[in-house]
Amino acid sequence: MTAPPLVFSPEVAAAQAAGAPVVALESTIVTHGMPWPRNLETARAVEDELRAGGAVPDTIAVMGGAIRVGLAPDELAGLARAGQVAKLSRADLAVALARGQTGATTVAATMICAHLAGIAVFATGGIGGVHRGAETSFDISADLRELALTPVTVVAAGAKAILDLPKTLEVLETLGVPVIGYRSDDFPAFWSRSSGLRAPLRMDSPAEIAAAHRMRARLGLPGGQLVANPIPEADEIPLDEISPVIERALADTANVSAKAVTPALLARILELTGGRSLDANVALVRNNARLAAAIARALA
Ligand code: PSU
Ligand code: MN
Repeated sequence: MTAPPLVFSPEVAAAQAAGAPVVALESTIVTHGMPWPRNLETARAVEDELRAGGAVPDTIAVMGGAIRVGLAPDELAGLARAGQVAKLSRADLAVALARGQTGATTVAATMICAHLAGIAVFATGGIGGVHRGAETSFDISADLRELALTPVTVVAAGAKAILDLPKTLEVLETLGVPVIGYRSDDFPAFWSRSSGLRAPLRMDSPAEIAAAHRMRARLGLPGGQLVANPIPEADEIPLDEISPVIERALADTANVSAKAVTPALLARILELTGGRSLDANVALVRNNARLAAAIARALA
């Protein structure tokens, strides 16, 4: 078998050679999760947050037939501006690579690429999950199954409240994915600190999270961990404020299906909140980067 087509940036290669902490970042949040130019500003701010936290940022994307492990500043800017970039999940990854297409990686695809590259920690905003109405649409993100398969610890602000959060937690439990509330008894709902649901597990330090990650490997358990890190209090949109907005956005995007659902909902919520949802989104991703850097340091 030939090796996977990985191309490391000089910064990530040097960090790995030195055994220094590296944290993976996804690119779909840049191409599909936020509008230009805030997407690029945020991607840069998140990379800076990781560096300030003592970890090297590794934004992952697919370009020219290779998995790019760390992007140069102009490559990141190119992706952020591009507009029509493919959104790649597990099902799409090999096809895009074989065809030499450019694509942005979702949580699922970023986990696969990070693991191939030897990176154990990944920071993002929110994971995909079970969509509302899944009992008829069967729309369940491949992110959930990936967490059961691929040994990467993912730091997210829970799952977006546009999803069916009780069903999302049930599926994660069925799949055997540890869902860890960070310094919180509640499962966060992205823009809001609490979803009103309990987090199945709770941990209060990066060292504990790192120890649990290592123990899974010792046990030979496949799959990763979901660290659910609530948005900082000053930045949150409380659930009672965002809930009616979500209902409205769901109604307005009822004709959208499959991969387009999450981007369409996010864009509509951005309009309906006059940009406040985006400010909260930026704040929570930066907060997740800070925690991911600390976990990566504890693992290094
Ligand atoms: N959260 C965001 N913005 C995003 C996503 C999540 O705030 O763009 C993306 C992530 O890449 C996640 C994906 O993996 O949406 C889930 O999409 P789907 O439900 O189609 O699997
Ligand atoms: Mn889906």
